[in-house]
Amino acid sequence: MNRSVTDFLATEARLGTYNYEPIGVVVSRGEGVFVWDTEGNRYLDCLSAYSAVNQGHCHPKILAAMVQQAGRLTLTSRAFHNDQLAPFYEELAQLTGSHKVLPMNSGAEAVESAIKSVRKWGYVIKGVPDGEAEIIVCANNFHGRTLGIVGFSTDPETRKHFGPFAPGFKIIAFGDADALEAAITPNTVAFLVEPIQGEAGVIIPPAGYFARVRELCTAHDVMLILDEIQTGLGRTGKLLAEQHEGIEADVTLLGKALSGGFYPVSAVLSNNDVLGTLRPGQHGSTFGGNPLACAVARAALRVLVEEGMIENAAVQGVRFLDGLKKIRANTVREVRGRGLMLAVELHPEAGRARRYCEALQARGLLAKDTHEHTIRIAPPLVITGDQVDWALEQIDATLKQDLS
Ligand code: IF1
Repeated sequence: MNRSVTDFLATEARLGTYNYEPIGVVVSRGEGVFVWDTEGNRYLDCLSAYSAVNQGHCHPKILAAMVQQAGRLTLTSRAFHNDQLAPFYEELAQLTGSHKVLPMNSGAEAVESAIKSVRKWGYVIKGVPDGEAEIIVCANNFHGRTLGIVGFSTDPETRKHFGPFAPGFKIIAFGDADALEAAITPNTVAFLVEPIQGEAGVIIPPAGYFARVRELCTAHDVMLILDEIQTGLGRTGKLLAEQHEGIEADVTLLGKALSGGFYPVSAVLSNNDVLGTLRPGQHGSTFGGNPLACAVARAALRVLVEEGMIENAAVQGVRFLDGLKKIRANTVREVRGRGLMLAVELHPEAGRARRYCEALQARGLLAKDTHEHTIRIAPPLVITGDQVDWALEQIDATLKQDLS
Protein backbone atom coordinates (compact mmCIF):
# COMPACT_ATOMS: atom_id res chain seq x y z
CA MET A 1 0.00 0.00 0.00
CA ASN A 2 1.12 3.53 -0.71
CA ARG A 3 2.22 5.60 2.23
CA SER A 4 0.19 8.71 2.87
CA VAL A 5 1.72 12.16 2.88
CA THR A 6 0.90 12.38 6.60
CA ASP A 7 2.84 9.20 7.24
CA PHE A 8 5.91 10.40 5.32
CA LEU A 9 5.89 13.66 7.24
CA ALA A 10 5.31 12.00 10.62
CA THR A 11 8.12 9.51 10.08
CA GLU A 12 10.52 12.25 9.02
CA ALA A 13 9.52 14.28 12.07
CA ARG A 14 10.02 11.30 14.37
CA LEU A 15 13.38 10.06 13.07
CA GLY A 16 14.92 12.94 11.19
CA THR A 17 16.83 15.90 12.53
CA TYR A 18 14.58 18.93 12.52
CA ASN A 19 16.91 21.17 10.52
CA TYR A 20 14.44 21.86 7.70
CA GLU A 21 10.84 22.89 7.41
CA PRO A 22 9.85 21.80 3.89
CA ILE A 23 6.64 22.67 2.08
CA GLY A 24 4.23 19.75 2.59
CA VAL A 25 4.72 18.01 -0.72
CA VAL A 26 6.36 14.60 -1.10
CA VAL A 27 7.98 14.43 -4.52
CA SER A 28 8.56 11.04 -6.09
CA ARG A 29 9.35 11.72 -9.75
CA GLY A 30 10.76 14.44 -11.97
CA GLU A 31 11.14 15.10 -15.66
CA GLY A 32 12.33 18.35 -17.23
CA VAL A 33 10.64 21.30 -15.52
CA PHE A 34 8.05 19.08 -13.82
CA VAL A 35 7.91 16.99 -10.66
CA TRP A 36 5.12 14.72 -9.44
CA ASP A 37 4.13 14.01 -5.86
CA THR A 38 3.25 10.63 -4.41
CA GLU A 39 -0.41 11.25 -5.18
CA GLY A 40 0.25 11.89 -8.86
CA ASN A 41 -0.13 15.68 -8.82
CA ARG A 42 2.15 17.48 -11.24
CA TYR A 43 4.02 20.69 -10.37
CA LEU A 44 6.13 23.16 -12.31
CA ASP A 45 9.37 23.25 -10.31
CA CYS A 46 10.40 26.87 -9.77
CA LEU A 47 13.23 26.07 -7.37
CA SER A 48 15.30 23.52 -9.32
CA ALA A 49 16.79 22.15 -6.10
CA TYR A 50 18.37 25.54 -5.43
CA SER A 51 19.67 25.67 -9.01
CA ALA A 52 21.23 22.22 -9.01
CA VAL A 53 18.84 20.91 -11.68
CA ASN A 54 19.40 23.71 -14.21
CA GLN A 55 19.37 21.06 -16.96
CA GLY A 56 15.90 19.86 -15.89
CA HIS A 57 15.01 16.82 -13.80
CA CYS A 58 16.45 13.48 -14.89
CA HIS A 59 17.94 14.77 -18.12
CA PRO A 60 18.14 11.64 -20.33
CA LYS A 61 21.71 12.27 -21.54
CA ILE A 62 23.07 12.86 -18.05
CA LEU A 63 21.16 9.81 -16.86
CA ALA A 64 22.67 7.71 -19.64
CA ALA A 65 26.19 8.90 -18.78
CA MET A 66 25.61 8.12 -15.13
CA VAL A 67 24.20 4.65 -15.71
CA GLN A 68 26.92 3.77 -18.18
CA GLN A 69 29.71 4.96 -15.87
CA ALA A 70 28.12 3.35 -12.80
CA GLY A 71 28.30 -0.01 -14.52
CA ARG A 72 31.94 0.45 -15.43
CA LEU A 73 33.82 2.19 -12.60
CA THR A 74 32.56 4.40 -9.77
CA LEU A 75 35.46 5.15 -7.46
CA THR A 76 39.20 4.70 -7.42
CA SER A 77 40.12 7.37 -4.88
CA ARG A 78 42.87 9.74 -5.93
CA ALA A 79 45.47 7.12 -4.98
CA PHE A 80 45.15 6.04 -8.62
CA HIS A 81 44.27 7.87 -11.82
CA ASN A 82 40.93 7.29 -13.49
CA ASP A 83 40.13 7.76 -17.16
CA GLN A 84 37.34 10.31 -16.61
CA LEU A 85 39.34 12.90 -14.68
CA ALA A 86 41.57 14.22 -17.48
CA PRO A 87 38.68 14.74 -19.93
CA PHE A 88 36.62 16.39 -17.15
CA TYR A 89 39.50 18.83 -16.48
CA GLU A 90 39.93 19.51 -20.18
CA GLU A 91 36.28 20.19 -20.86
CA LEU A 92 35.67 22.29 -17.75
CA ALA A 93 38.86 24.34 -18.19
CA GLN A 94 38.13 24.90 -21.86
CA LEU A 95 34.53 25.98 -21.23
CA THR A 96 35.39 28.36 -18.40
CA GLY A 97 38.78 29.56 -19.60
CA SER A 98 40.49 28.31 -16.43
CA HIS A 99 44.05 27.10 -16.00
CA LYS A 100 43.59 24.74 -13.09
CA VAL A 101 40.79 22.69 -11.56
CA LEU A 102 40.37 21.17 -8.10
CA PRO A 103 37.49 18.68 -7.97
CA MET A 104 35.43 18.40 -4.79
CA ASN A 105 31.88 17.32 -3.92
CA SER A 106 29.66 19.81 -2.13
CA GLY A 107 29.57 23.56 -2.62
CA ALA A 108 30.75 24.16 0.93
CA GLU A 109 33.77 21.96 0.28
CA ALA A 110 34.66 24.02 -2.77
CA VAL A 111 34.46 27.18 -0.64
CA GLU A 112 36.62 25.66 2.13
CA SER A 113 39.11 24.45 -0.47
CA ALA A 114 39.34 27.92 -1.98
CA ILE A 115 39.96 29.42 1.45
CA LYS A 116 42.80 27.00 2.11
CA SER A 117 44.26 27.63 -1.34
CA VAL A 118 44.25 31.43 -1.18
CA ARG A 119 45.74 31.36 2.32
CA LYS A 120 48.56 29.13 1.12
CA TRP A 121 49.01 31.37 -1.93
CA GLY A 122 49.14 34.38 0.41
CA TYR A 123 51.94 32.85 2.49
CA VAL A 124 54.10 31.33 -0.23
CA ILE A 125 53.58 33.76 -3.12
CA LYS A 126 52.34 37.09 -1.76
CA GLY A 127 54.58 36.90 1.30
CA VAL A 128 52.01 37.43 4.04
CA PRO A 129 53.50 36.58 7.49
CA ASP A 130 52.44 33.10 8.60
CA GLY A 131 49.08 32.99 10.36
CA GLU A 132 48.20 36.57 9.40
CA ALA A 133 46.19 36.04 6.18
CA GLU A 134 42.93 37.96 5.95
CA ILE A 135 39.97 37.22 3.72
CA ILE A 136 37.27 39.80 3.10
CA VAL A 137 33.66 38.63 2.77
CA CYS A 138 30.28 40.37 2.51
CA ALA A 139 27.44 40.90 4.94
CA ASN A 140 24.45 38.64 4.24
CA ASN A 141 26.66 36.15 2.42
CA PHE A 142 25.73 32.52 1.96
CA HIS A 143 28.56 30.13 1.17
CA GLY A 144 27.51 26.92 2.92
CA ARG A 145 27.18 25.22 6.28
CA THR A 146 30.60 24.05 7.40
CA LEU A 147 32.24 25.55 10.50
CA GLY A 148 34.76 27.65 8.62
CA ILE A 149 31.99 29.18 6.54
CA VAL A 150 29.31 29.74 9.18
CA GLY A 151 31.98 31.50 11.23
CA PHE A 152 31.88 34.42 8.77
CA SER A 153 28.13 34.43 8.21
CA THR A 154 26.25 37.48 9.48
CA ASP A 155 22.99 35.60 9.98
CA PRO A 156 22.49 34.91 13.70
CA GLU A 157 20.42 31.77 12.94
CA THR A 158 23.31 30.34 10.97
CA ARG A 159 26.01 31.06 13.60
CA LYS A 160 24.43 31.04 17.02
CA HIS A 161 25.72 28.30 19.37
CA PHE A 162 28.11 26.88 16.78
CA GLY A 163 31.25 28.75 17.82
CA PRO A 164 34.10 29.19 18.52
CA PHE A 165 34.99 30.11 14.96
CA ALA A 166 38.18 30.52 12.96
CA PRO A 167 39.65 34.03 12.80
CA GLY A 168 40.92 35.73 9.64
CA PHE A 169 37.73 37.06 8.06
CA LYS A 170 36.62 40.66 7.71
CA ILE A 171 33.03 41.52 6.81
CA ILE A 172 32.04 44.47 4.62
CA ALA A 173 28.79 45.62 2.98
CA PHE A 174 27.86 43.95 -0.32
CA GLY A 175 27.82 46.27 -3.33
CA ASP A 176 30.12 48.87 -1.76
CA ALA A 177 33.49 49.03 -3.50
CA ASP A 178 34.73 51.83 -1.22
CA ALA A 179 34.21 49.51 1.73
CA LEU A 180 36.39 46.93 0.00
CA GLU A 181 39.12 49.48 -0.65
CA ALA A 182 39.06 50.54 3.01
CA ALA A 183 39.17 46.94 4.26
CA ILE A 184 42.19 45.79 2.23
CA THR A 185 45.48 45.57 4.16
CA PRO A 186 48.89 44.14 3.16
CA ASN A 187 47.72 40.84 4.69
CA THR A 188 44.56 40.57 2.59
CA VAL A 189 44.80 37.48 0.41
CA ALA A 190 41.29 37.32 -1.05
CA PHE A 191 37.85 38.81 -1.44
CA LEU A 192 35.15 36.11 -1.45
CA VAL A 193 31.79 37.19 -2.86
CA GLU A 194 28.66 35.96 -4.65
CA PRO A 195 28.04 37.76 -7.99
CA ILE A 196 24.37 37.96 -6.95
CA GLN A 197 23.52 37.18 -3.34
CA GLY A 198 21.11 34.24 -3.46
CA GLU A 199 20.04 33.39 0.05
CA ALA A 200 19.98 37.10 0.92
CA GLY A 201 17.07 37.36 -1.54
CA VAL A 202 18.56 37.63 -5.04
CA ILE A 203 20.41 40.88 -4.39
CA ILE A 204 21.96 42.32 -7.54
CA PRO A 205 24.83 44.75 -6.87
CA PRO A 206 24.91 48.24 -8.44
CA ALA A 207 26.17 48.50 -12.03
CA GLY A 208 29.93 48.97 -12.11
CA TYR A 209 30.49 47.42 -8.68
CA PHE A 210 32.33 44.38 -9.92
CA ALA A 211 34.42 46.35 -12.40
CA ARG A 212 35.76 48.38 -9.45
CA VAL A 213 36.13 45.28 -7.31
CA ARG A 214 38.23 43.74 -10.07
CA GLU A 215 40.43 46.86 -10.29
CA LEU A 216 40.94 47.00 -6.54
CA CYS A 217 41.79 43.32 -6.26
CA THR A 218 44.30 43.59 -9.12
CA ALA A 219 45.85 46.77 -7.72
CA HIS A 220 46.36 45.25 -4.26
CA ASP A 221 47.24 41.71 -5.32
CA VAL A 222 44.11 40.30 -3.71
CA MET A 223 42.56 37.16 -5.19
CA LEU A 224 38.97 37.71 -6.31
CA ILE A 225 37.00 34.54 -5.48
CA LEU A 226 33.55 34.46 -7.08
CA ASP A 227 31.17 31.94 -5.55
CA GLU A 228 29.25 30.95 -8.68
CA ILE A 229 27.84 27.82 -7.05
CA GLN A 230 24.35 29.21 -7.47
CA THR A 231 24.79 31.90 -10.16
CA GLY A 232 26.99 29.79 -12.44
CA LEU A 233 26.27 27.35 -15.25
CA GLY A 234 23.63 29.34 -17.06
CA ARG A 235 21.38 30.36 -14.22
CA THR A 236 21.66 34.11 -14.89
CA GLY A 237 21.58 33.76 -18.69
CA LYS A 238 25.36 33.53 -19.11
CA LEU A 239 27.64 30.58 -18.41
CA LEU A 240 29.08 32.53 -15.48
CA ALA A 241 27.50 35.58 -13.85
CA GLU A 242 30.89 37.37 -14.04
CA GLN A 243 30.29 37.70 -17.78
CA HIS A 244 27.50 40.22 -17.09
CA GLU A 245 30.11 42.36 -15.36
CA GLY A 246 32.81 42.04 -17.99
CA ILE A 247 35.33 40.71 -15.49
CA GLU A 248 37.19 37.52 -14.71
CA ALA A 249 37.62 36.13 -11.24
CA ASP A 250 40.96 34.73 -10.10
CA VAL A 251 39.18 31.84 -8.46
CA THR A 252 35.71 30.58 -9.44
CA LEU A 253 33.62 28.15 -7.44
CA LEU A 254 31.13 25.82 -9.11
CA GLY A 255 28.81 23.20 -7.66
CA LYS A 256 25.11 22.37 -7.82
CA ALA A 257 24.34 22.24 -11.59
CA LEU A 258 27.83 20.94 -12.34
CA SER A 259 26.17 17.53 -12.08
CA GLY A 260 22.69 18.57 -13.25
CA GLY A 261 21.47 17.44 -9.84
CA PHE A 262 22.50 13.81 -10.21
CA TYR A 263 25.37 13.74 -7.78
CA PRO A 264 27.31 16.15 -5.57
CA VAL A 265 30.05 17.58 -7.78
CA SER A 266 31.85 20.84 -7.13
CA ALA A 267 35.05 22.44 -8.32
CA VAL A 268 37.48 25.23 -7.60
CA LEU A 269 38.80 26.84 -10.78
CA SER A 270 41.76 29.17 -10.88
CA ASN A 271 43.22 31.42 -13.49
CA ASN A 272 46.63 31.65 -11.92
CA ASP A 273 49.00 30.41 -9.22
CA VAL A 274 46.41 29.87 -6.50
CA LEU A 275 45.73 26.18 -7.01
CA GLY A 276 49.33 25.72 -8.10
CA THR A 277 50.56 26.15 -4.53
CA LEU A 278 48.89 22.97 -3.21
CA ARG A 279 51.12 19.91 -2.90
CA PRO A 280 50.38 16.20 -2.28
CA GLY A 281 49.13 15.59 1.22
CA GLN A 282 47.88 19.15 1.76
CA HIS A 283 44.34 18.76 0.48
CA GLY A 284 42.07 16.07 -0.89
CA SER A 285 38.86 14.08 -0.74
CA THR A 286 37.94 10.40 -1.07
CA PHE A 287 35.19 11.15 -3.55
CA GLY A 288 36.44 14.36 -5.21
CA GLY A 289 37.23 13.75 -8.88
CA ASN A 290 35.79 10.24 -8.89
CA PRO A 291 34.98 8.75 -12.29
CA LEU A 292 31.21 8.69 -11.74
CA ALA A 293 31.20 12.38 -10.75
CA CYS A 294 33.43 13.27 -13.71
CA ALA A 295 31.30 11.36 -16.23
CA VAL A 296 28.11 12.94 -14.88
CA ALA A 297 29.62 16.43 -14.87
CA ARG A 298 30.92 16.06 -18.42
CA ALA A 299 27.42 15.17 -19.62
CA ALA A 300 25.85 17.94 -17.52
CA LEU A 301 28.16 20.55 -19.08
CA ARG A 302 27.68 19.15 -22.57
CA VAL A 303 23.87 19.33 -22.54
CA LEU A 304 23.91 22.79 -20.96
CA VAL A 305 25.87 24.10 -23.94
CA GLU A 306 24.67 21.86 -26.79
CA GLU A 307 20.99 22.22 -26.01
CA GLY A 308 21.11 26.01 -25.80
CA MET A 309 20.05 26.15 -22.16
CA ILE A 310 22.12 29.22 -21.34
CA GLU A 311 20.58 31.23 -24.20
CA ASN A 312 17.14 29.96 -23.20
CA ALA A 313 17.72 31.13 -19.64
CA ALA A 314 18.49 34.62 -20.97
CA VAL A 315 15.39 34.72 -23.19
CA GLN A 316 12.94 33.20 -20.71
CA GLY A 317 14.48 35.20 -17.88
CA VAL A 318 13.56 38.46 -19.63
CA ARG A 319 10.05 37.15 -20.32
CA PHE A 320 9.64 36.06 -16.69
CA LEU A 321 10.98 39.29 -15.18
CA ASP A 322 8.90 41.47 -17.51
CA GLY A 323 5.82 39.43 -16.58
CA LEU A 324 6.54 39.75 -12.86
CA LYS A 325 7.01 43.51 -13.23
CA LYS A 326 3.58 43.78 -14.86
CA ILE A 327 1.80 42.18 -11.91
CA ARG A 328 -0.26 44.85 -10.16
CA ALA A 329 -0.77 43.55 -6.67
CA ASN A 330 -0.62 45.42 -3.36
CA THR A 331 1.33 42.57 -1.85
CA VAL A 332 4.39 43.17 -4.06
CA ARG A 333 7.20 45.45 -2.91
CA GLU A 334 9.83 44.69 -5.52
CA VAL A 335 10.72 42.13 -8.17
CA ARG A 336 14.34 41.35 -8.98
CA GLY A 337 16.14 39.01 -11.28
CA ARG A 338 18.80 38.23 -13.80
CA GLY A 339 18.21 35.36 -16.20
CA LEU A 340 16.20 32.71 -14.39
CA MET A 341 17.37 33.75 -10.92
CA LEU A 342 14.31 35.71 -9.83
CA ALA A 343 12.63 36.93 -6.67
CA VAL A 344 9.46 38.67 -5.62
CA GLU A 345 9.80 40.62 -2.40
CA LEU A 346 6.48 41.14 -0.61
CA HIS A 347 5.45 44.06 1.55
CA PRO A 348 5.88 43.06 5.20
CA GLU A 349 2.12 43.60 5.71
CA ALA A 350 1.36 41.00 3.03
CA GLY A 351 2.28 38.24 5.46
CA ARG A 352 4.90 35.52 5.23
CA ALA A 353 6.19 34.48 1.80
CA ARG A 354 5.77 30.91 2.95
CA ARG A 355 1.97 31.30 2.80
CA TYR A 356 2.20 32.41 -0.82
CA CYS A 357 4.45 29.46 -1.65
CA GLU A 358 1.84 27.15 -0.17
CA ALA A 359 -0.85 28.85 -2.25
CA LEU A 360 1.34 28.41 -5.33
CA GLN A 361 1.75 24.74 -4.48
CA ALA A 362 -2.04 24.36 -4.51
CA ARG A 363 -1.96 25.81 -8.04
CA GLY A 364 0.71 23.38 -9.21
CA LEU A 365 3.83 25.52 -8.87
CA LEU A 366 6.66 24.90 -6.41
CA ALA A 367 8.66 27.90 -5.22
CA LYS A 368 10.55 28.65 -2.03
CA ASP A 369 10.46 31.54 0.38
CA THR A 370 13.56 33.14 1.79
CA HIS A 371 13.84 35.59 4.66
CA GLU A 372 10.15 35.83 5.58
CA HIS A 373 9.06 38.13 2.79
CA THR A 374 10.74 37.00 -0.41
CA ILE A 375 9.62 34.33 -2.88
CA ARG A 376 12.48 32.91 -4.86
CA ILE A 377 11.78 31.73 -8.42
CA ALA A 378 14.38 29.68 -10.29
CA PRO A 379 12.96 27.13 -12.73
CA PRO A 380 15.11 24.72 -14.73
CA LEU A 381 16.73 26.43 -17.71
CA VAL A 382 14.74 24.27 -20.15
CA ILE A 383 11.48 26.11 -19.36
CA THR A 384 9.47 27.22 -22.44
CA GLY A 385 7.74 30.54 -23.07
CA ASP A 386 4.31 28.94 -22.60
CA GLN A 387 5.39 27.49 -19.27
CA VAL A 388 6.69 30.90 -18.17
CA ASP A 389 3.34 32.43 -19.10
CA TRP A 390 1.48 29.74 -17.19
CA ALA A 391 3.72 30.31 -14.14
CA LEU A 392 3.07 34.06 -14.36
CA GLU A 393 -0.71 33.46 -14.35
CA GLN A 394 -0.42 31.39 -11.17
CA ILE A 395 1.87 33.92 -9.51
CA ASP A 396 -0.35 36.83 -10.54
CA ALA A 397 -3.47 35.19 -9.11
CA THR A 398 -1.66 34.21 -5.90
CA LEU A 399 -0.16 37.63 -5.25
CA LYS A 400 -3.56 39.24 -5.68
CA GLN A 401 -4.80 37.32 -2.66
CA ASP A 402 -4.28 38.67 0.85
CA LEU A 403 -2.70 35.88 2.85
CA SER A 404 -1.52 37.97 5.79
C1 IF1 B 1 20.58 24.46 2.11
C2 IF1 B 1 20.17 29.22 0.05
C3 IF1 B 1 20.22 28.48 -2.23
C4 IF1 B 1 25.20 28.63 -2.24
C5 IF1 B 1 26.34 29.38 -2.55
C6 IF1 B 1 27.72 27.75 -1.59
C7 IF1 B 1 26.65 26.95 -1.26
C8 IF1 B 1 25.38 27.41 -1.57
C9 IF1 B 1 26.20 30.70 -3.25
C10 IF1 B 1 26.87 25.65 -0.54
C11 IF1 B 1 24.23 26.61 -1.18
C12 IF1 B 1 22.00 26.28 -0.70
C13 IF1 B 1 22.14 25.22 0.30
C14 IF1 B 1 20.73 24.95 0.72
C15 IF1 B 1 19.99 26.22 0.56
C16 IF1 B 1 20.72 26.86 -0.57
C17 IF1 B 1 20.40 28.17 -0.96
F1 IF1 B 1 18.89 29.31 0.27
F2 IF1 B 1 20.78 29.02 1.15
F3 IF1 B 1 20.59 30.37 -0.49
F4 IF1 B 1 20.64 27.76 -3.17
F5 IF1 B 1 19.58 29.53 -2.58
N1 IF1 B 1 27.55 28.93 -2.21
N2 IF1 B 1 23.05 26.98 -1.24
O1 IF1 B 1 23.97 29.10 -2.54
O2 IF1 B 1 26.64 24.56 -1.35
O3 IF1 B 1 27.41 22.84 0.29
O4 IF1 B 1 24.98 23.14 -0.11
O5 IF1 B 1 26.44 22.16 -1.89
O6 IF1 B 1 19.59 23.76 2.30
O7 IF1 B 1 21.41 24.77 2.96
P1 IF1 B 1 26.35 23.10 -0.71
